[in-house]
Amino acid sequence: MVQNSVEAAARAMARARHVVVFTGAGVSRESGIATFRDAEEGIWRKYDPMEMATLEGYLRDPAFVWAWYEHRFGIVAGAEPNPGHRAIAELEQLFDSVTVVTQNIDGLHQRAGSTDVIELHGSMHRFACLHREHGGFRLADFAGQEDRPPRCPVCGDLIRPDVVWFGEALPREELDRGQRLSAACDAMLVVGTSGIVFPAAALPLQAIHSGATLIDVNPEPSALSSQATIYLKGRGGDIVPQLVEELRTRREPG
Ligand code: BV8
Repeated sequence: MVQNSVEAAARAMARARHVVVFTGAGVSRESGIATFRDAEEGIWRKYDPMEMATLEGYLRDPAFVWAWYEHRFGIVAGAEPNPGHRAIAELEQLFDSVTVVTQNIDGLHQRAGSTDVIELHGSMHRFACLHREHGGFRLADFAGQEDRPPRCPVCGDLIRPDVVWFGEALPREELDRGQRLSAACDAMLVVGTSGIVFPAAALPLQAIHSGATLIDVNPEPSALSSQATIYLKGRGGDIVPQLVEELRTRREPG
């Protein structure tokens, strides 16, 4: 595994024009949002993903799963983007194009100022009815309803968060664009993912396969780190701002 320095990573990215930033739950850890598979405090240590993040699990006990998502809404509503999110947004000043492809549903990249974000697993800020006939609802749209989960104002069906649950297909347009950009990018910066949830985890492999420079940032080596051009051991909020500073010294503002 090629553990290296931020300088080496900046040197490897310096000539890139089109950059993809691929992120997972780890990039939001320093904003107080738990990751899924962390040894101690990972969400899936406390909850069964097949109960909390599948359509079958939701239908078995909608009120229980909805309450869990309301709990997560509260945590995300109280969270702020961290220096990692902000540094990723600053990359847009240094390259011809920067697209964030995220597995996160928290919306913190957009709040940090990233202008081109692909949400592969949806967003907890959007809601739809069970089979997504009607969507694009906001939580405020259900303020007048007692029921929890609320009901679709159009068809009366159960409402669900507009996120991708296990066993469900990813949104077609987002996945296609994510795959296209991963195959075409000159460099991919990966921050905070274990790299084991598919088909999302195939995008970094696509970038490597297409000859892109891949920089992986993670305090613990992941399934991807051994295949990275450069693995940077550390937290996103520490490493990515340093990387942006290094890149600034090497590139004229885009
Ligand atoms: C599908 C939304 C079929 C909900 C999520 C092939 C092989 C094996 C399995 C499969 C396969 N194909 C499909 C599967 C099944 C499954 C899958 O991949 N299972 C895995 C677990 C083996 N995939 C699916 O079910 C997908 N759907 O395949 O459908 C289909 C196809 C067509 C038509 C119909 C059906 C759907 C998957 C999406 C599920 N939804 N979330 C919600 O959040 O409530 S997945 C969930 O895991 C999150 O979205 C998350 O993003 C994703 C990945 O996790 P990570 O983000 O990587 O988080 P993790 O905790 O694992 O890692 C955090 C990392 O951060 C760690 O490495 C840690 O060291 C690091 N870190 C910690 N602190 C920091 C840090 N890094 C930087 N800085 C720090 N400070």
